Amino acid sequence: MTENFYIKKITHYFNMYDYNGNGVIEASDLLIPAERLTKIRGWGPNSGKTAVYIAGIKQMTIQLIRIADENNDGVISLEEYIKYWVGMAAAFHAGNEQVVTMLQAIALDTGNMLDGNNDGKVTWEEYDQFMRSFRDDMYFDTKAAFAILDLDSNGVISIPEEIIQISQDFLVSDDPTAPGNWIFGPISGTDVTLPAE
Ligand SMILES: [Ca+2]
Ligand SMILES: [Ca+2]
Ligand SMILES: [Ca+2]
Repeated sequence: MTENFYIKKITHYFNMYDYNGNGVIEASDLLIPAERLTKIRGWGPNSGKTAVYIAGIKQMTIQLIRIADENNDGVISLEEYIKYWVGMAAAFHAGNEQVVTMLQAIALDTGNMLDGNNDGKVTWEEYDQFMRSFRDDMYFDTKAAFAILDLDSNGVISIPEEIIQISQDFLVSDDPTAPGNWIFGPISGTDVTLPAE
């Protein structure tokens, strides 16, 4: 049951990233949302901020494809993605220090991507802008999700404390009640769904 939950969560994560919905993650799937985000933030296409952000996403994409693309066809299938994350979660829970450190780095990268004005705090507006950069049909009630992710309810997701906790929850926890499950919104086919109005 809980393993099933984890696989559903990783499948949801995969679907968020598969921007064109063709069943594999390729470089353009990450670049299109990145470009959308710079527009949503009002950064000009030739601005330094846009250049730095896009370069960071390109670097991240190359790394992701390098580590998860098991059959070396240049794209990540759902099967490859699940296998990669199941392995990462197992290593994390076994106390593998390299993986613990790697997950912290991923959390900080995620925090930096979310933190549009780079002040070490993610506001709801910043979180909402980030989620709007993904496919329109994946958009969800970000206010409800943000309230759960803001663990101490002070109005912001702090970097590094809260972002490390919720990012780890999302990436490696099989606990359906972990607050971090909400990062990418409701997970279809699970109890991580929005409360009834
Ligand atoms: Ca592949
Ligand atoms: Ca901020
Ligand atoms: Ca907080």
